[in-house]
Amino acid sequence: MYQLYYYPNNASLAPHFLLYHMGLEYELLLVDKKSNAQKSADYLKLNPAGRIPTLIDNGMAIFESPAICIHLCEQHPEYGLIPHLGTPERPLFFQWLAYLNNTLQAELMVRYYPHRHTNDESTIPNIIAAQDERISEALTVIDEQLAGKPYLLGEHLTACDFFLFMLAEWSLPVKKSPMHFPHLSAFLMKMAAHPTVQAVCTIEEMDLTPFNGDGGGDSGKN
Ligand SMILES: N[C@@H](CCC(=O)N[C@@H](CS)C(=O)NCC(=O)O)C(=O)O
Repeated sequence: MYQLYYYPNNASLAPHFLLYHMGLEYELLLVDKKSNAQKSADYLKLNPAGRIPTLIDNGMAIFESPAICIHLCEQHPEYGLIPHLGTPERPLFFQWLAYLNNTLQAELMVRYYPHRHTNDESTIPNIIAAQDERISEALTVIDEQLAGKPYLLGEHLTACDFFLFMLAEWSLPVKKSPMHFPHLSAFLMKMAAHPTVQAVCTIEEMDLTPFNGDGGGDSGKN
């Protein structure tokens, strides 16, 4: 039995997709971000970074969403969400997960928390505008990777695809929404129809209509 400290449509979403997809037993524990519960003394004992998510596996706390995803994939390789050791796809799995987390997610974090990146409030609109450009650049790289492929690594669904879906959802409000990229939008429409995505988004009360192909939408994250 796993426990996932989560908040709807936060960085806990990708681990939640994996837990559900693999049919694992898990309990969801809401971290009330509205009351800043991620900075409470009890939560900081589990996750000293004060961020969401944290996974509890057999009493051990693991934080950082990509680390949680890799851990779940490696514990349950029979679900095929990580390529086998020794296959050419294996390093590419780490490459794309790192790109998603270190580049696209990092840029999104600056966009959603611009006040942490300036000591002059009047510059916040400029930070958001600059981030929209940087996020679009990352989405372009991903769009090109998806050309002619059903999934990020090629023919097979992996944890990277669930991670990408999470970040693409966060990217909906940027100036050039992910739904304006041809290969990425086709991928997102397919992922939005996936039973795991549908079920988890229902649990987290998320709206999937922006992925129905009518040209984008707003996610309301954070
Ligand atoms: N790199 C971390 C980032 C986690 C993160 O920043 N989560 C956000 C929610 S999406 C959070 O906890 N924000 C609250 C805060 O920064 O106080 C991960 O992927 O787990």
